[in-house]
Amino acid sequence: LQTLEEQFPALKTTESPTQRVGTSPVSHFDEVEHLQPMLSLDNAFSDDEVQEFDRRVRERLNRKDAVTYACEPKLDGAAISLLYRDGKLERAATRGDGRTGEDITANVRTIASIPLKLQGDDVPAVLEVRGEIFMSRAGFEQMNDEARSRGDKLFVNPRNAAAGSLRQLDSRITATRPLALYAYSTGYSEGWALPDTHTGVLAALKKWGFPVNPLVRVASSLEDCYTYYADIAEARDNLDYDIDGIVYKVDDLILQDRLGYVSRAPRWAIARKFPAQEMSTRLLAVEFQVGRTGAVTPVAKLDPVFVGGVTVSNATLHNKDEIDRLGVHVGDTVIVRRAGDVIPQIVKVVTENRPDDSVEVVFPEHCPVCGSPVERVGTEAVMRCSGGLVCAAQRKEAIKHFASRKAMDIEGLGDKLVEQLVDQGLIRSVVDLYALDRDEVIGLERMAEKSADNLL
Ligand code: I6G
Repeated sequence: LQTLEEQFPALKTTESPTQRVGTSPVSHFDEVEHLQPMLSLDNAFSDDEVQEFDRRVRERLNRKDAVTYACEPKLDGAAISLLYRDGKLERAATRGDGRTGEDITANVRTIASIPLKLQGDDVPAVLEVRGEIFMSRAGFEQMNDEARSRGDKLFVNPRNAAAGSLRQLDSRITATRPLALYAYSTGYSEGWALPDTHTGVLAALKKWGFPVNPLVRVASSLEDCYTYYADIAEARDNLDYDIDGIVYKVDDLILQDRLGYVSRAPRWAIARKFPAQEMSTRLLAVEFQVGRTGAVTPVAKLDPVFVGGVTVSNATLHNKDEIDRLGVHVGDTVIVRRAGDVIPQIVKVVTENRPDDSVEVVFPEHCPVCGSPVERVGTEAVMRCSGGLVCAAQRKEAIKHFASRKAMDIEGLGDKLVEQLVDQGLIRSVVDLYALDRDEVIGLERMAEKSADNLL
């Protein structure tokens, strides 16, 4: 087909299968501006908080009677904005900071369920479609099975696999990944008669060929909203995709308009999150890590435990005050919580299970790396090593920061190599990077001549 299209370019169509197989790799993704910003949602963690949301909605609308809500599962994937002009997919962008995202059109074109051309005659002249790209659990398992049999690195969970697949610079790789979309709203649009309701918008999206979650329902009372939450929470484990909550939206678009926004979140929608997932495990040790600015952070080393879809072996203990609050001992049974993509944390110590040989965790008075006093600066919660650039840990972190992608972007100078260079005394500060000696670099453990030359 590709050969034929090269011979007869007039026969090549937007929706040709040749447009789905990926193209040659790119070096980076361009930044693009969304025509209408992508919003974020406020969260609710209990029925009471949903009730409070509904109260605020009715108060603003001056209504005594119930407001109708559209209820949808909140997928744990990657948000996307698809731009169609005259019914043809022109651009696909990540959410980014909400105003600008990355242009990942080549990758998104490879996702079979995303229309390259809208169905029907009555398509808008311009249409931004918002939705969530995700990987089904079955697709994820199969992909990891294949990776395992090749001896490749495995993905941690479907969400990371979906996000990683979308960020491939080579869209031919994305084309091999089992990605899917559920569309959940529109952004900017021109040239169509907007329906009266959000569920009407979803029906239009469906008609144009977008997959829309079949579990969307209309709730005509707060009670119905609670029932929907309970039903989905029960069905959650049997779904073929990960969700982290429910989204409630005022269904009537005129009411949505009247309610408006606060900063970047709509007043007419809320995400009712499922409770964070918690598991108990044993605290094996606590490591005190020293950061670039000297902040000393306690990191709990745990007996690995499977929480919320990933194996957790490290958790944050935040700071000295948190250690004091928990009164934690090495050897204790602890409750680890993992919510969304944040660093897992220890929320509780099961003191009843404390073994006789447990050892109290004491925050160090001296830096574990350079021995300088650890101090609290003013009323800060963090404790800091006072060694400044005398401290090898602070120097290492400063050099890593300098070399990182958003700073000097020094290719080939990863964290491990910075550690080696500092530990071997080949560099003390960023200045020394520019006077590195080739023979000394090649002399480092596991350093290939070619990598050394690339770095230099
Ligand atoms: O992040 C989201 C997930 C699902 C959403 C969303 C959604 O609807 C089902 N809807 C909106 C309006 C926004 N984020 C901003």
